Amino acid sequence: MPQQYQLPELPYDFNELEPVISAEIMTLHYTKHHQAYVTNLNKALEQYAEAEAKQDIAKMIALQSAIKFNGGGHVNHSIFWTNLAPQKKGGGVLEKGAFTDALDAEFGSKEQFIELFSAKAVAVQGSGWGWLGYHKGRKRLVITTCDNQDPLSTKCANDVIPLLGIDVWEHAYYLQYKNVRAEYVKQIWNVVNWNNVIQRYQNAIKA
Ligand code: MN3
Repeated sequence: MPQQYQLPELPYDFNELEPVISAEIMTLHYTKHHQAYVTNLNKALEQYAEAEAKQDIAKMIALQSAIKFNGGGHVNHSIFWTNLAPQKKGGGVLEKGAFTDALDAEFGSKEQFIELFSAKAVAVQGSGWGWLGYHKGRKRLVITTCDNQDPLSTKCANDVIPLLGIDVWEHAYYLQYKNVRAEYVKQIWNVVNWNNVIQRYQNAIKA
């Protein structure tokens, strides 16, 4: 029996990201969507272990897309929750330091970074994620997007360490922002936990 994955603890209450993200969205997103990724990942890994024990390679291969989708969903959301913070607990506040220096050097300014990131995230076709990552080889910040629940590692072969992910699946905003993804992406900067992003950046530059 492989290790069972679990929902990580949410570092704030469902209503604490209001008015940017409603309690209804947060409740469904965490207890239904993220929970489903965890449940289905565990199920797929269990079936994978059974197939491996029987040396059923065809079955193992057939399970890979479920592991990628649900495992990616678990990885991505586990980062996403920590990338957000209530405004009364520092959400949206970015202090100057080594990270903002890197942001300025790569993108010109925080504002220009937000503009570029937002444009790319809004333009994702269908479901996916916008990411700020740290490219280990080039020692630079990069903006990219991923489709579906593909974690950043599927696109960047683990060369890019995720720092900040924004979920642009409709389930992340539709109940509140309807079809206007651009408005959701505009508002979410008010609850970005920059301290978490900076912590991830500091770990990434040492990795
Ligand atoms: Mn989601």
